[in-house]
Amino acid sequence: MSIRDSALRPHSSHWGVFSAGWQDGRLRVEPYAADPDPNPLIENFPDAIHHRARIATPMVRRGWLENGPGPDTRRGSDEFVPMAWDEVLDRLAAELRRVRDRHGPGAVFGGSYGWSSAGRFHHAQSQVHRFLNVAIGGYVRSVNSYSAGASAPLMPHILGGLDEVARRNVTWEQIVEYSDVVLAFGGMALKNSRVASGGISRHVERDAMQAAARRGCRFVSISPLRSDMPEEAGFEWLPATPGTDTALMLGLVHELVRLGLHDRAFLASHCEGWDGFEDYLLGRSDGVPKTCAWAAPICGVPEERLRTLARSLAGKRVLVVISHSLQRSEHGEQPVWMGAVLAAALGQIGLPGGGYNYALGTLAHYGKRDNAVAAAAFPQGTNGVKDFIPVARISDMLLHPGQAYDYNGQRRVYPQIRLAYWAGGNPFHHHQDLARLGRAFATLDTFVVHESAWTATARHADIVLPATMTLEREDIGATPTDPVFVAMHRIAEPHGLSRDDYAIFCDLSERLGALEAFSEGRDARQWLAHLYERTRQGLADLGLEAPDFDSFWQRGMLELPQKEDHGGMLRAFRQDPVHAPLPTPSGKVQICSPAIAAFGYADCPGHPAWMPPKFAPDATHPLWLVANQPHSKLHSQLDFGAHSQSTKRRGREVCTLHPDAARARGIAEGDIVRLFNEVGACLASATLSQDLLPGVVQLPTGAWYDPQPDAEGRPLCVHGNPNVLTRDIGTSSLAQGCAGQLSTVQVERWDGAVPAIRAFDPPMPAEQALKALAALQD
Ligand SMILES: Nc1nc2c(c(=O)[nH]1)N[C@H]1C(S)=C(S)[C@@H](COP(=O)(O)OP(=O)(O)OC[C@H]3O[C@@H](n4cnc5c(=O)[nH]c(N)nc54)[C@H](O)[C@@H]3O)O[C@H]1N2
Ligand SMILES: Nc1nc2c(c(=O)[nH]1)N[C@H]1C(S)=C(S)[C@@H](COP(=O)(O)OP(=O)(O)OC[C@H]3O[C@@H](n4cnc5c(=O)[nH]c(N)nc54)[C@H](O)[C@@H]3O)O[C@H]1N2
Ligand SMILES: [Mo]
Repeated sequence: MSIRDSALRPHSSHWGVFSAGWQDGRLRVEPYAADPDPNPLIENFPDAIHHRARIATPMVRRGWLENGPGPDTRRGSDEFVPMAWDEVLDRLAAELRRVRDRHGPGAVFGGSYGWSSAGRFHHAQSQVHRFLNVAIGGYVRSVNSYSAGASAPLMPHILGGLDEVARRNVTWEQIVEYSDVVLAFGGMALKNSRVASGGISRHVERDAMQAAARRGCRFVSISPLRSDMPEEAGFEWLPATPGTDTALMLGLVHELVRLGLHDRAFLASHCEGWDGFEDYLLGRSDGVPKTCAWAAPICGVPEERLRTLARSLAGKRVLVVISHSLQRSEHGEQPVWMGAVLAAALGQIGLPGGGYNYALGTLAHYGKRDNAVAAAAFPQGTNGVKDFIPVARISDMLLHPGQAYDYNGQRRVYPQIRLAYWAGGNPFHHHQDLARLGRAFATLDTFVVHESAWTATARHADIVLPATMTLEREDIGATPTDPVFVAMHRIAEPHGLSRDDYAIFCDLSERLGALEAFSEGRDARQWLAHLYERTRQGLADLGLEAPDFDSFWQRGMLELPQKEDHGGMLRAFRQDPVHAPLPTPSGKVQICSPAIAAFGYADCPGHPAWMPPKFAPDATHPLWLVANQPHSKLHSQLDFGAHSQSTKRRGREVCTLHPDAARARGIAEGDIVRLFNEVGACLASATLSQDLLPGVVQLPTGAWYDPQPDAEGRPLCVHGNPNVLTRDIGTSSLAQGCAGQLSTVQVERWDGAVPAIRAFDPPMPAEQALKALAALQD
């Protein structure tokens, strides 16, 4: 990049609106001036932009080049050969044609799960989906998300659409004004609400919790980690054994019923199935009353504390919040359902600042008002393939084509996939049991990845196409819950030979005879103007100032009007259950669900229930592992950036242990430790803290997978990626969601030599790859 100095210009990211420019040859970033609590994650950009981990040229795996498409266990450890754009696109187009013509588009997996970047046009997932739809005729897709894998299929059975319950529900403004108690299961860590897909202009959560607490709102955080709630909330910490929230809530509801403090009128007027549930609660159906005394040893919380908590909720404006994390584990459907039942028993659903808000505080989208003007998204076209998988069943699908499985009342069969196409996601970050995932990708004929950096996913690909990162292109930053609409200016020239996903797909479409259908004759700038038009028209329709595209672009930002805080679906339903019924079978809150009961799943019965997890700590794996979201980055993105690196020790991810657990294992602060179970093993640097339960070890996600064989030849991640330790199981037959938040492990001090981190070293240095290509051209 030749620019040494340039003015700051607006840009946006999932972790905040900011501006960027160059000073003395170094990238400078500054948070949006109106943001009261800016996110330090933007500090990952300056060192990342030309980091050695960036991909500089198209690369093709040697085994694929020499032997052609086909299953290959060398994926992930093979060499790569640099290739010029024209040649690599010719070869890729030929391979896409081969798979389509011989096996049909149903042999292509294009789920391509992942967060991509904030710009709405260069949104890699939308780009790859549109390309596969128009150029290949479709692809096998994935449904739901790693975020809400259990709650997304469950919610329509019990309350309504996930977005209605998570996004368009209780706002932070209501909490500041009305809530007496916020009962936050999984906490409300500010690290999590710092991010929102599509961007976020003002981080309001810290101030909102502080203002509510000052007014007298009581925050209770039920979580294995004290750090899941900010000090500003002045909260009470109720440490509870991971995975036991359903039992805890059953105890609370039992105590309310025992004392006659439950809201019988609300349960009768707004809910269906209380009686059947009460049979279970009181033990009439199974002989086990779910009392606080019953719940206490399961949750590791004293009985008296549960009783006191239950009594203190009656008659108060109580908001029950269940974080995404609770449902990212075995039986993850149950706490989501039970949270709604607790809020219903308290008679609070639909009240301002009260009731039930799933996932509030886990992302900056939630607790906000909707914009009054829509923003357009890049259209994806029509998928000619109807087949799909629940997103976290990727390895099962690749390893077991033809096998039957249950999902949400359907008996489905895994398709036979020959080619997988990924752009904008990192399965070797997000999926569980990474060694198994490696075996799954070995079954493919061809694996294509567009990436800006050498992630483990790129290293497992056959064809790696270097994609620009967000700062290297123009885009529009927008999300329906944030009023700031951003003209994301280009701040840097593309790294090496990298190109925009859009440009790559245009050239591939041309080779497949589908350029006009894919591009509609527009270049990237013309698409931005086209997408902007919907927002401009929306502003004009409201009689507001509606600048044309060029003025918007020059101005850099627009502040969109927002809707009134009307309380959403649940408020309307509370006020008039007859005329504003919920979109459930009964039109009411389903405390029992005859539909789910009819599926006959042993692992998801017709009302919320406590089912002990199959994988709980035992003699060989005595500790719970909490593998939560990292505070220093978004998932695995820019793990090589300065801010993320500053939180590592000796280059490794840090895991937190209780001093008692450490002492029993001869582990001291800063020691390198090995975490292991029957799934795999990794190294991390240990830090000791009183602020978590003694039976819990916490290792965040996000360290790039860096497998090096251990003494038995099994992969040991020397960098600290917890997904080598998580189990690749579905939450239940209902949702088949990701269960990666929790695992069980043993931990020991690592006295061996400490292997070097190689995750950020490319398979071939960029200069060497560029030189090899230049030599070919001569
Ligand atoms: N154990 C455990 N595992 C988990 C979780 C957990 O709690 N515990 N949480 C899960 C959750 S909630 C989620 S959402 C997933 C997240 O999983 P992912 O969304 O897959 O993680 P990211 O690191 O955001 O991956 C995005 C990738 O896209 C690339 N990228 C960014 N912009 C572009 C672009 O414009 N073009 C292209 N081609 N690539 C681009 C980035 O470099 C990055 O590698 O992880 C899940 N995994
Ligand atoms: N900085 C940062 N923020 C993020 C992300 C990121 O990668 N980085 N990812 C974003 C995404 S995609 C999503 S989906 C959300 C995810 O939001 P969450 O899934 O809610 O976030 P986590 O940090 O994984 O988990 C929150 C806390 O839940 C607690 N917990 C774990 N298991 C249990 C349990 O069984 N019971 C109880 N009571 N508590 C438990 C853990 O202590 C953990 O710290 O976060 C978003 N925010
Ligand atoms: Mo997520």
